[in-house]
Amino acid sequence: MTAVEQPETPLGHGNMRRKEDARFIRGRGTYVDDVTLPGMLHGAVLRSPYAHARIVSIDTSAAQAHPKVRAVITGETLAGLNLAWMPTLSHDVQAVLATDKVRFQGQEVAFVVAEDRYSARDALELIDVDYEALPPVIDARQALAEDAPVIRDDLEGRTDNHIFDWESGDAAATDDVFASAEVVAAQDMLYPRVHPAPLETCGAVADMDAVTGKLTVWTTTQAPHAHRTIYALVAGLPEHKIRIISPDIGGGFGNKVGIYPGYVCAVVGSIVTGKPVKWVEDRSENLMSTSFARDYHMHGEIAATKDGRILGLRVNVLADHGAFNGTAQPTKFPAGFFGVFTGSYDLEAAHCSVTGVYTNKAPGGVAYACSFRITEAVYLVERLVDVLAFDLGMDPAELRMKNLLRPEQFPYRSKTGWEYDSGDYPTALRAALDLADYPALRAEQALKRERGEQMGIGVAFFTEAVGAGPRKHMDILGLGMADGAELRVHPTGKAVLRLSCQTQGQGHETTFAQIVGEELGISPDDIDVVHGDTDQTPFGLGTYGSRSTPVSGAAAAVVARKVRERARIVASAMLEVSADDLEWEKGRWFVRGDVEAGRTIQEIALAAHSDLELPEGVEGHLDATCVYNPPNLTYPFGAYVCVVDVDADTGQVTVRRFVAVDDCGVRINPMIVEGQVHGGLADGVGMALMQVMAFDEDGNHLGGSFMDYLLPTSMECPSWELGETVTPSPHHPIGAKGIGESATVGSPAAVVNAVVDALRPFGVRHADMPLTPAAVWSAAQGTPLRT
Ligand code: PCD
Repeated sequence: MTAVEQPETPLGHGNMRRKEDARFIRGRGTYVDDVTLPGMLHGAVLRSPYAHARIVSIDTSAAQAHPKVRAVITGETLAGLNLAWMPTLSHDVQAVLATDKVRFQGQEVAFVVAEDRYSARDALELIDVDYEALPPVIDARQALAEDAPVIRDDLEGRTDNHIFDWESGDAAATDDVFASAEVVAAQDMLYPRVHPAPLETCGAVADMDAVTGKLTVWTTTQAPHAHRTIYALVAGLPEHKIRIISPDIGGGFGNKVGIYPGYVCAVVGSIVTGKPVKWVEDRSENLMSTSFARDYHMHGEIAATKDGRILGLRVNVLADHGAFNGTAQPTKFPAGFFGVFTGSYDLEAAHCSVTGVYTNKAPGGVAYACSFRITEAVYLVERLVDVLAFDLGMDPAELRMKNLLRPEQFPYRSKTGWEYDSGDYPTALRAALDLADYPALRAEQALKRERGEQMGIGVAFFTEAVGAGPRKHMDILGLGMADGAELRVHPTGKAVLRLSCQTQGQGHETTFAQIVGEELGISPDDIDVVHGDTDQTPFGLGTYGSRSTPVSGAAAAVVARKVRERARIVASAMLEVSADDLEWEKGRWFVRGDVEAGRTIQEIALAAHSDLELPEGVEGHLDATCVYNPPNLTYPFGAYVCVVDVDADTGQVTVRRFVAVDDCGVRINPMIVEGQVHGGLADGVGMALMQVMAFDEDGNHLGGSFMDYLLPTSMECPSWELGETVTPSPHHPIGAKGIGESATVGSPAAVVNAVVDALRPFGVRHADMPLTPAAVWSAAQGTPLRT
């Protein structure tokens, strides 16, 4: 890893208002469901009522006879096209429409194409499926039992529900550390199955043009180029005959990374009918079938000295991957980034093993604001540190301070071989404790405890690894994770930046214009950011795992610097001096020693298009392209303090205060960064206190609406108190690190630590999320709930 040139005062991009909001606040965004094409038909998916059942027969004749139905597609239709199964992002296959069995409730069984949405829905009721119910596997802990039914009997030679075993770290060294440690604290914990639940559900409008043979798909995707390549591989269509357009997206959160059966069905529907076909799922379909996140049963052990020096971590995880292994991850790490589970601490040894199993639940395992399992890892280590503090009778903030990596240890090679690029952890923790006035909070807590009131203070520290990723380490289905960028400068000095990543609400049209604006001295208002259309943008793997800033953001800076260098040559011809004699100040090249003699980027852009004579071999125009292969991930970090009041009689938790100090290196747009943090903190409160995708023992999904699966609102959230430290990434051209997921990663542990701290007088050492009133009340009674 090498340090790159970074501007001396990298800030200055500033709190520019978001350019995209001009259309959003007027209700003028264009989402997939806003796309209407002439002659467009509508699709609807028939879903399985069973979690596990054999399909005996499917009778579609009555549906076919519906006057407004144009086509009914089943697994059999797809099998004829060799499309009944599709690859997942984890080298598994997933049924597009079930042929042999259904393997989770809500699985796709048939697709109806009709003249309108209502008729398509009505016709679903006319399809007669004869199922033979099979016993389901719902609890991951039962999946590997001798007599467990085999869910994936479609896979040749499969005799159990085992998917993979993965480990990282040094098992022997870790065992040694544990064997001689003075103190070992252990805890089982569950990171429950949750759902990203973006406000906009998933959908697609597919249009196969029979004349040109070109397929255009408007779709809710966070990764248009990756989708195009996968469609090309699966359907055997050449890539130039496929155009994926991802218009405005109403939230992604990892829910829109993968390809869902409904998308494929819309495409097949269009091929079969010769008309454009729209499919948009409803809320229940989204919650039941379109991915899940987490679902990790974790056993953690932490070894330490009596005075609180942390020595080692040993972790076993049972990962519930549902019926198909569809986890989105850079494939060289089967359990995602669980490799950074050692967190932010200076340990002697660590080891982690993860076993993945199939269950009769929806597939997914998406990186819901978690950069591929970092959220689980952070929660685990931050809970364990609190459990250790509990056992040692130490203050959890003090215990953390004692063990945090020190600034002089960076770049730091973790015990699992990752290189943390930069960090100053003690400063961030101190800032958070100061902002919260930690000593005063503890004093207040002591007083309240005397009065029998339960107040809790939760501290959490996290390190993330975001910006996947270096080609030598990472790929998705063999596709390397470098991002392209193209920058064109018009004659008048306005510019257009084309990106491979895709915004879902993060404000890329603003921040990426700011990056280029800062590098070239062109106003961000004069820079148009184009994204989300494979015909208009260079190849790249999309937006998730907070990778846009680390990868595409770097690409944008690099491509702007290329333009700046071209401008230098043109300026030298204009000024008739050697390019070496020119110096740059934001927006213009001037002759060294003669500040007056210079040309602005706008003048240079015009000259680049004129008849100016350029040096031999130099082409006109300032346009440039680049492909950025990041040398390393970026490692944002943060320190959070949460204050809760708990009513032990009702189990009600009120999050009274939440202090978040985040370090994402240089902030391009501090206002947007704060917005990202606010959103992530709300997510964290939701997961910690109210969310779980629950199932009954027959595999019935119990969270199919927002009445059951609760989203946190402003009522449950305090007024966030934010702080920041700025430790630039040494390898990123502008020193920025990702921020999009930080708060979701760090906050659940802070909230849970706070609630458990509040329950300390009841002897509570741990309680699993979600800490609903029932769970809190039970924990206080000494009978914690197990999900
Ligand atoms: N930034 C700045 N500065 C810095 C960083 C950053 O300014 N330093 C900014 C940027 O530019 C952008 C944002 O901020 O705008 C973010 O970024 P990032 O971190 O790079 O990230 P991205 O890539 O862009 O994005 C992604 C993320 C994720 S991942 C998620 S989940 C979520 C977040 O993002 N999602 C969302 N956030 C958000 N927001 C919104 N609004 N929406 C959405 O959907 Mo995954 O993996 O997918 O699960």
